[in-house]
Amino acid sequence: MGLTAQSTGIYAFLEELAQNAGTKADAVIALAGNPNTGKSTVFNGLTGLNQHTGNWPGKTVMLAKGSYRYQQKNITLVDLPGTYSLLANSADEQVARDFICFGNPDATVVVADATCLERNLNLALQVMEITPKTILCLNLVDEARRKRIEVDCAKLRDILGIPVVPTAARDKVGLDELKEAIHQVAIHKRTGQPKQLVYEPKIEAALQTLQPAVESLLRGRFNSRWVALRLLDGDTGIIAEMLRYLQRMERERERQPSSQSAQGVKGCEQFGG
Ligand SMILES: Nc1nc2c(ncn2[C@@H]2O[C@H](COP(=O)(O)OP(=O)(O)OP(=O)(O)O)[C@@H](O)[C@H]2O)c(=O)[nH]1
Ligand SMILES: [Mg+2]
Repeated sequence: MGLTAQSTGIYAFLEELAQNAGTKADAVIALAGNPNTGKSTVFNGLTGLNQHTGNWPGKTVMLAKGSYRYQQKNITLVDLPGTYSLLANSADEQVARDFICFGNPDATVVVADATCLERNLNLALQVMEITPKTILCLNLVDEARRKRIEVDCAKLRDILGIPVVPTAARDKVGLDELKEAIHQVAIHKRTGQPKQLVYEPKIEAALQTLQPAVESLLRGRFNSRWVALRLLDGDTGIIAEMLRYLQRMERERERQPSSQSAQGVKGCEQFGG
């Protein structure tokens, strides 16, 4: 598939990803995390020299893409920019959020710094709200140990409801376990059951009204609870991006003879356009 006039942002990137991958990817994995948590070190450790960098179309955000083989599967990794949140306050945050939300990766690995877990879990919780296909890579455990910080990974996994893999990526410790965790989630679709954040009663009551309406428009394409939360936030960027996504899906369906009209797109315009 070549770049087209209609390809912008996430879509141009996804098309380029498909073109450059060479061999077909069996799974695409997003690597997210706060700045300086060792994402690129994990990325390099997994992909070796099999990687290249590119620009996110329309933005001055550089992304690295790479691949590795595990259990006869070709896994493509995308090293996202370091961000503290996915609220799209900056170009980096928008790129990371758009890729996790609209790029539909087969798994998202959140690389967290074990020496300051509390701050890092904020992003992990945001990703878990978008997708159950989340893995926590608890990196820098060597550094944490030096600071006499011991993290109980089994307990953390139980609390969060997602796989937690301790790593010291600079020394390549834990990377085989990380590959296996990715394999289980992305290939075998064995996802965890991420803990859902419960908001104050007023917000939960509003969600109960809004979420079914969102669900009927989006028909399972996105996590309707997360989208409803963004609508309550008044996040106009996400509405515009969803419209673009739905319109694109509609165009693709129209190209197929047995297409049906997308009520979802028209309905979505009522609250978004
Ligand atoms: N001690 C230790 N250092 C690590 C580990 N992983 C990465 N580092 C070091 O941490 C620093 C940051 O690593 P990067 O891989 O560049 O981190 P990043 O998350 O990609 O950073 P940004 O892309 O700038 O957000 C480098 O000096 C790495 O060598 C680890 O497990 N243990
Ligand atoms: Mg990096």
